[in-house]
Amino acid sequence: MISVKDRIILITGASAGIGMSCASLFAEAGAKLILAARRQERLEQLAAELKGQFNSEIYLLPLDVRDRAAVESSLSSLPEPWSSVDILINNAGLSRGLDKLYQGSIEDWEEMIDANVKGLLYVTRTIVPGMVQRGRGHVVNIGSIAGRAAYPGGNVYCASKAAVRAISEGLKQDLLGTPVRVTEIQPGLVETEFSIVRFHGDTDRAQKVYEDLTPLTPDDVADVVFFAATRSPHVNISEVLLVPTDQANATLVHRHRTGV
Ligand code: NDP
Ligand code: 8X3
Repeated sequence: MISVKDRIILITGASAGIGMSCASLFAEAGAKLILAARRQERLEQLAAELKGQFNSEIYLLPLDVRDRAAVESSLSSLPEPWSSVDILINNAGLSRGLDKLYQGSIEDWEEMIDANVKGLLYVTRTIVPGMVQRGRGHVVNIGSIAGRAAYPGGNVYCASKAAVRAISEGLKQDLLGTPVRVTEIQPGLVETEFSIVRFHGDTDRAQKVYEDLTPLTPDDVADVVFFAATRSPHVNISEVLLVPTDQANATLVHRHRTGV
């Protein structure tokens, strides 16, 4: 196991869910954090908590990963103590809608593709050259079980996560011969703000996704990210599929009350 103490970790989508849990876990281990997301007040609140709890060094980056110019300018002009990112956690992402493809909202599709695919690419393209130059680095992409097979209504979200899978595989191939590592984590059902965002704020509908089963927590996913990041430098955890015990695949879950 290697230490992440004083390592610089850039986490996109750090204002909620899995990204926030990753921030807490890496902060506890003494890492220095660059926390990026659109909701600045959330980031400020998290930073205050982590500074109070772990005395963490934190750089806040209000950022929409869909904004290519903003990604390039903010990440290529990080102040000196923060410019050498050791671990990039590409976590920012979302789903919108669960409509049949032929009835879907084009605005929803564009938002998912712009954040989950293009945003991840913009951040990766800006950060990875420095890792190659320094001969040190690790990219952790948060994919999804949805990237392994489509499910009804998942269509474009699934496609965006299938893209994350292919991008992760391709990045690993293109970094072969360098010490830079690439990991893709594919969670199943994790209870976060994910479904509230998917259903445009309909919390009742969101709650039903996790009803009568025990979903993963964002901390469960952060544990796996941390495990991958702390292996010996010669070990590359390429992909991990993690699901709740109550889930077999994207469409097959066990609900305690109904049994199906
Ligand atoms: P949350 O909705 O709780 O968190 C999503 C995070 O992404 C927020 O911090 C949000 O911040 C950020 N984000 C969204 N869009 C953008 C954007 N355009 N620019 C910058 N940040 C953005 O969901 P999760 O924690 O569950 O999701 C994290 C990742 O995990 C996503 O990629 C998701 O697809 C993936 N995932 C989730 C699963 C689940 O069941 N929950 C399962 C498998 C994968 P802000 O709004 O402040 O910008
Ligand atoms: C999130 C998991 O099954 O809701 O990526 O698509 S799922």
